[in-house]
Amino acid sequence: ATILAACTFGSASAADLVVGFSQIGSESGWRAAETTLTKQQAEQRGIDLKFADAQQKQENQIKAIRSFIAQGVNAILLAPVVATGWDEVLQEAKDAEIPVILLDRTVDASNDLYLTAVTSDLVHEGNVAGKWLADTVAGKPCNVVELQGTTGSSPAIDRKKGFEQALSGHDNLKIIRSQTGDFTRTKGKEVMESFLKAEGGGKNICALYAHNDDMAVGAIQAIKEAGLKPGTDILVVSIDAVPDIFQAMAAGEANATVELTPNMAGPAFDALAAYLKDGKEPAKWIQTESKLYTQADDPMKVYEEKKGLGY
Ligand code: GYE
Repeated sequence: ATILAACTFGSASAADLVVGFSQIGSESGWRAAETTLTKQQAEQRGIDLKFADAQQKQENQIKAIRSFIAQGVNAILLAPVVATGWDEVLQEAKDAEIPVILLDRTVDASNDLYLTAVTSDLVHEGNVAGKWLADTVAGKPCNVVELQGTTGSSPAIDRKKGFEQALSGHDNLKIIRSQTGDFTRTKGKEVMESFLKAEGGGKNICALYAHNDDMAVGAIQAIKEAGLKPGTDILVVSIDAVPDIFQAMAAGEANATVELTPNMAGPAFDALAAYLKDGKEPAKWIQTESKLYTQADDPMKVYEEKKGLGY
């Protein structure tokens, strides 16, 4: 099937390509930037991009994929909202000889059901955040609250796992509360308010770990409204490196973030082009970088740089 697909599309130039993109929604600033950049990258390459916003629902993504298959697109980009439940529809795409590339999240399915996955090492990101916190508190007792991403999504599962790995062996650090904030600012604020209330107004909390910057930004607001200083009274570490978190860092209200590039489509389209040209299978995982930023990294300068990059 692989060889056949390669032959079928072997003569197609980028300009002839039609690619369907099933996007999760726009829950975070990072996600919105990914959408912008995917559209830009497609345009630059003359790819006709069919965009479908799933409004956070897997059933909508499955419908979108089936519709892309029915339209006979040349390839499909999928940012899978949750990790499980993809086998059937991915098999349908495979049977139709339409390569699927996963963007930014992984799936619990056999890797021969997709061409490649362009993602960061999501466990490593959690690990970097946890290690930063362990190093920063340097043995002092510290109660941590955790805002998890969307339940059942690979980044929520993996960022939790990686963070816990970094904390193991540091008995001074304890996760005392952990709940989903669904990767949104609104929920991040709401859940942080409930954490603060449950923990003596926040006096028992030493640090917040949020699975993305947007939830951290919401939580920072909650911490301020509770009369505490985010970044000082409660340390704040999160993931994504969206412009707003650098503003918060510059104001001393956030402490660290792990960068995730919103340009997942560039490497995805490169791999796709090579595959369609000569049938060359890319590696199953195209890994993007994960860099730690702290208040020492000139946050306002990074903020300005980020602003032009899809945000
Ligand atoms: O970190 C978060 C987004 O799937 C890795 O999804 C991505 C995450 C990203 O909503 O902001």
